[in-house]
Amino acid sequence: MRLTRIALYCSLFAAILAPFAQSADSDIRMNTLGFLPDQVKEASIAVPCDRFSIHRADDDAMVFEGDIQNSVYNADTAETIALANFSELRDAGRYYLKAEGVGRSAEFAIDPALYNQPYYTVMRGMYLWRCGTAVSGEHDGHTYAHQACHVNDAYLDYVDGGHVLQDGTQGWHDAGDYNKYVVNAGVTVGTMLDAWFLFGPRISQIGLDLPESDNNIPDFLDEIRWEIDWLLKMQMDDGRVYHKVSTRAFGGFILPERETTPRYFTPWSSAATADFAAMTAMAARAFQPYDDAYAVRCLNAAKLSYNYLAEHPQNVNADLDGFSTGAYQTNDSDDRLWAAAELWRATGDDAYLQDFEQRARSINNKLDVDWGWGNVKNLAAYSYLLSDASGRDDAILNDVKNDLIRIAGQIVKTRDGHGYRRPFANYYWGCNGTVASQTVTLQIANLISPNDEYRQTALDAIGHLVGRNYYGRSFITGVGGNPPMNPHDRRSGGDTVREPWPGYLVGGGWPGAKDWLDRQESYQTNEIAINWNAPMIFALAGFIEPESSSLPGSLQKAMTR
Ligand code: 9MR
Ligand code: ZN
Repeated sequence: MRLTRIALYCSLFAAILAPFAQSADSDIRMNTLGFLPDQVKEASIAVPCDRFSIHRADDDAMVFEGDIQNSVYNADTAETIALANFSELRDAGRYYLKAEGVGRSAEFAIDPALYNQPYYTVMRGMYLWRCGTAVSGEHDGHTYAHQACHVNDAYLDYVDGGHVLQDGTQGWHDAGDYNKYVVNAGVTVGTMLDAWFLFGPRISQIGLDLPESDNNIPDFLDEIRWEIDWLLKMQMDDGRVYHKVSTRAFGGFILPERETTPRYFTPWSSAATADFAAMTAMAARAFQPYDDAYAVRCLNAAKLSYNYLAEHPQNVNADLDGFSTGAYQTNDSDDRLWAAAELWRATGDDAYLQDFEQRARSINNKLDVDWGWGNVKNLAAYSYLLSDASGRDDAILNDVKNDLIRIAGQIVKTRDGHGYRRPFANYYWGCNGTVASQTVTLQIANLISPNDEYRQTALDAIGHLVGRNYYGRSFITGVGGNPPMNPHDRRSGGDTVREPWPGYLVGGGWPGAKDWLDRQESYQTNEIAINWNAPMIFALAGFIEPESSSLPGSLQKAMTR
């Protein structure tokens, strides 16, 4: 992504011409992709305004005119936001918004298939994250590629094996760095497989153009298998699971095949072991219809790790002495809860159910608004709730349901109070991922107790992440209007393509809403990570339009395959 001299001249030229072009006004902030025909359609305008109109992009014809009905004070950016509502407009097409005395927005679409292409791009982001193989992908006229990387994963020095290599290849790079961490794989694979179990029929409509696309397994599962195959190599003979494969220190901004510093297995942790059991149990359930032998292998691996933990109930953190890369240390109680739930789902065995329920009884809130790699309690609760098996304890089941509805209500309320309709109140490292993960709770709540507000709020979460925010910019590389250009991503920094690798949600504002920096060095606000992409995938997968005729070429082909 070197800024070449020509690029520099081009951008200077563009800056000089800008005042003469029909440029979008930065005070008008909205979902830069647009809207589904049947959803609430709102834009946030960050300056006083009374009237607005919507125009067709091709001939400027006015198709909607309205007054600003509602203004809210948005505390986290200290702005008064005028809300322009044009929900009545439902006709598919391309439009722009004109706010009287303010200016006009960029073009946006009303399209039932609005999220098909973004879903494809964000899922392809997972493929492009593959380690241990060469990858290549086209996006917007650029080719993003690297050679087979980290083919020597990894040494056993830190796990009493001496300076000896053992196969720990495959998996996804974690983030902007190239290391591989089991705990972060946990919430990532868990969220993605939940998307599969909930939206499988929609997801299957969109091919991912993977090396495995011609096999008999859905592409979505092929992609997850790349990670599971690595995970299976992280398990020791007795069931314990190594915490990570990593260099000792973070490497430079070079393509991954050029990173030849030795990488090591690190000692195990009980959280990684429990997450491993949960993931492989879920994988067994997902792969069973397509590859029975693989499903059996996954389930046996899950049981081995579960049994080890059952005999060793104490929490064990990984000994990461000698490593300054990601830690992902977390107490294992929620991870064990999740493992129990998933082993029960996969087997129907009462012993796992008893384990889950005994643990669940001692937890006050069965779900949280804020969950992620350090707290996977929600994944356990969703799984318990969505089972159709008998035998669950009525009292626990009711508690979980009530907590789900309570939490979903809280998420909707947070959204209602926010000028950019952000359904999550906090800002921290990676909070954009948590905004996206609100859609998991909302979608499941909508299944259990249908309420259109849940669905609308899930759409608002997406809307916020693709432009309805303080910056008026999409937070996903290569997707939507004015997306991040300088993510903290070693491939984007290490190749010669000016645009960053596409399909990645960046971390977001930290410590506050106005503290996002589109700068490569800002790992606290502009890094990318598998555990943030996964809920973004979930969010978009929920709105894939299966019956669409407006799919882009390769997607259309995939559907007829
Ligand atoms: O996402 C992680 C965040 O919750 C932590 O606060 C932060 C500091 O420990 O680490 C983040 O995870 C990073 C990981 O440690 C290494 N790979 C990049 C991850 C995203 O920044
Ligand atoms: Zn690699």
